[in-house]
Amino acid sequence: MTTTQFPEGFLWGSATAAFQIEGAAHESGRSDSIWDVFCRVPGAVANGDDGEVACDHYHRMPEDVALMHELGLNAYRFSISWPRVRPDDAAFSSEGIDFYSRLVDELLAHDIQPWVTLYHWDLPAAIPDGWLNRDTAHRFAEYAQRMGEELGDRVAHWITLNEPWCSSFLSYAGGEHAPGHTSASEGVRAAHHLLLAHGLGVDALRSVLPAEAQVGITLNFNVVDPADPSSPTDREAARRIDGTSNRFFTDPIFRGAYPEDVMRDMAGLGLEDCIQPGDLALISRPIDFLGVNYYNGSAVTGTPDDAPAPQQEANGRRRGNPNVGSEWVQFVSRGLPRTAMEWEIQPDGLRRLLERLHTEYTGPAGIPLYITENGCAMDDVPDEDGFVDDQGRVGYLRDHFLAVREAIAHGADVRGYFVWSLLDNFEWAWGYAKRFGIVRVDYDTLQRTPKASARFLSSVISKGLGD
Ligand code: IFM
Repeated sequence: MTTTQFPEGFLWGSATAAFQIEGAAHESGRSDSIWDVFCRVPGAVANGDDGEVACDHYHRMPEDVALMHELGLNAYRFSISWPRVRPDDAAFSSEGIDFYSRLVDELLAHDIQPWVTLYHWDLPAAIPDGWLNRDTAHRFAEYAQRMGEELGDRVAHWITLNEPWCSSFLSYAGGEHAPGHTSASEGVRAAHHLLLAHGLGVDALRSVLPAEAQVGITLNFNVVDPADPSSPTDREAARRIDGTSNRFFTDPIFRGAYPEDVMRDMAGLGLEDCIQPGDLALISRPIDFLGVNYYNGSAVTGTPDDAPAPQQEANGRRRGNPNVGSEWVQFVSRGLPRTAMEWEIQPDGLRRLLERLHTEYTGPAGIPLYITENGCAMDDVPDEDGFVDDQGRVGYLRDHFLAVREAIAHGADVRGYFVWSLLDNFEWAWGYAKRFGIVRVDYDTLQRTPKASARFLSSVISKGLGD
């Protein structure tokens, strides 16, 4: 261990996503994404918020990079807005691409490694049928290749997709995210096409990137436990959610096959019909790292005879159930402290997750793990200068850093950590009501003010974590 008590070269960064921070929704020729369209659906997003201005990062990018430099970050994970660089699913836009080229140059000039995510949910609305359309995966590969050609001389780390569970099951079955559909079979279809896009994207990137470039994917994980470990039905419920949330993605990527138990759980939802010869070989193309997004764990209960969880309503809009094939599973509280998202705080879940991934998936493949997102929304209260003394977030981060350190001590090959998020931003269906930033954004003035958690992260980077 070095003075930072993390391995030599451990990367400390922050993460954001285009739709959540950029704004400038109609500049550089950008066309609508499915999220722009979804924001216009009454009740889809809290307070009717949208991404028109967001944090205005598009105009304030140099200021934001300078801020990261002041905080001592060595890496920045951002996403490219597909409809900004290829508006209307038509010709590529040199003006749109130029924004990301300038961002990369600015980062490198400040000694900050750029980590590019190609797809963080803002699909061009012009693509017919979105992820239900198999051809969208091929369009993704074209877009990936072009971005690789444009930025590959300066960007060494590439993430194909962010959290495909969210852009499939939560979006097409759960109805909570764009496009807001509530069909279990659509969720499955979208998920397979996203995985296919990942595989095609890996090939497309490798065809244009230098040999040493690193290509991976970011998955969100649910560390799920039976509410009563002695109950066979609760254990079955946990197996089910682990299957649909985690193994549905890790198994095809690392083992070239969907898990048999999950295929059985999802019987009748059309997964087999989506799979064409060669798909799984593409999906399991070797990758160079796995990005891990972790926020919380959960405890589950229920029996297969239970009625499905009732359809939920949010903002007066009907929602579906993203746990396709296992709608009867209920999530229960363990009485742990919660964040402002009502997510239970469970840092040890991160340690367990990293150790499991290393043992079952990435260790055997000989590739490292990076935490590409971790952080929390808290009910921040600014003082009169806009400063937020967010000790709750500081505690959350410290406990998760300790969990990472422990996983590393137990042998997990974890090489970096990106806090979600650099800035308060557009938290999807929650709009601007939930704040995840280590830097406060005043949405009236767009002024940025680092919170206590930003200072804490800086001090961990420069001086280490302590015990
Ligand atoms: O804000 C999101 C991010 O876009 C994807 N991962 C989870 C974050 C918090 O919900």
